[in-house]
Amino acid sequence: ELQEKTLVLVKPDAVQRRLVGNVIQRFERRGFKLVAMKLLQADQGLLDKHYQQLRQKPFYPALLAYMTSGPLVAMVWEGYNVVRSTRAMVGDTDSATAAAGTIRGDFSMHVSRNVVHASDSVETAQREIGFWFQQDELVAWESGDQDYTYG
Ligand code: DAT
Ligand code: MG
Repeated sequence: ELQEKTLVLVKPDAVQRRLVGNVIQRFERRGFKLVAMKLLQADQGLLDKHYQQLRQKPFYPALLAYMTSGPLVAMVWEGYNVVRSTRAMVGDTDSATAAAGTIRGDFSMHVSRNVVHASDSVETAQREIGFWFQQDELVAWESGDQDYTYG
């Protein structure tokens, strides 16, 4: 589906390590369309919603401390199969098994500092985008290269 959207977070470790541009460049170069982006300091309330499935995990307090340790960049990318493609570009959750060439495989050493988040399904993406963005922060625009990036 051409209009499929996903949420990508460039996590605080990546902001500190000046990896924001590299992450953006990968999705741009692939041909996906950036439809929303902001730098923000996330608070616990937002992360409790975003990570509601993980709140009972033993690592959740550490995850919360990490994700609130500094600013992060939240983005919405749009395009054909963007959820699945983005997950493939991000790589395995555990950096030790993330393939070389993926974001985590190239930039991350450990699951607890794994550089990026990407939504894991279309339904999750819709929910997560709603946590991080107001409806009017999403910009609908026509990309001029459409005929060259899609058959
Ligand atoms: P993903 O980010 O690949 O979707 P997830 O949704 O299972 O992975 O977990 C969300 C984040 O929680 C993950 O990016 C890093 C952290 N996390 C997951 N498992 C962990 C573990 N065993 N130890 C520490 N952090 C973990
Ligand atoms: Mg996940």
